[in-house]
Amino acid sequence: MTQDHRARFLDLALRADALRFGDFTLKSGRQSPYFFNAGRFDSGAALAGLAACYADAIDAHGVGFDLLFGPAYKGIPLATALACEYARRGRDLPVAFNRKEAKTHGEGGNLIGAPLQGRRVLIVDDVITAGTAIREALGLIRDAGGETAGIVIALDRQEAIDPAKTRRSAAQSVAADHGLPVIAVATLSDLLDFAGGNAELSAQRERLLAYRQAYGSDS
Ligand code: OMP
Repeated sequence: MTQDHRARFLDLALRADALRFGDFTLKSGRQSPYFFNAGRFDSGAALAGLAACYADAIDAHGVGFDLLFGPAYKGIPLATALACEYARRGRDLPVAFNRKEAKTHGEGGNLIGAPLQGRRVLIVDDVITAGTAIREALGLIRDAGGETAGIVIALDRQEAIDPAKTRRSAAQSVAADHGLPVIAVATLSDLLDFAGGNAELSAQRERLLAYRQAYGSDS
């Protein structure tokens, strides 16, 4: 793998301690040998580096959109940092996000930022495992009159929701069910490639492969 956005991102994630190896319980209840915590991109420089990886992945894909939406909570700094990165590249994009509890006073509602009405919205989030968080965001955007144009995430864990039934990944299901591109800066496959070429990570590779064998999707 060349030093493209995938390798750059995995390298940044390791250095920020956002990508860790051990024993982790996921939202789905699965026991995972690795975990990606986007909250560890916790400085201006770390977020700027991450946002550049997102922008490169989006531009390589070529999806058309005109607003960035960050689902609460982890998506909020990601969409904001990405909007700043695009401004730095000469494209000023509107940005919006939601709050988890609807506010009944002041400006009211649960959306903050640019109006979604009539806009082609790109959802910016951290990770897809089962796709629950993304499906919630799709509903919010539809209710606000926006049209989702695609989804960009840092890491696609490439997990099958029910491996006994189908080896289709959650990202593939979201893409197929909603006819939307799901763009990942990196995937579990990229992490396995990266681990193969990295002396410190080669010991983790066997556990990652066993996990993929148990829960992984077929692509
Ligand atoms: P789904 O809603 O199942 O797609 O999972 C996405 C959420 O899982 C994220 O928003 C996190 O709360 C959490 N998560 C991570 O942040 N990193 C991981 O590596 C794995 C998970 C997870 O629990 O599956």
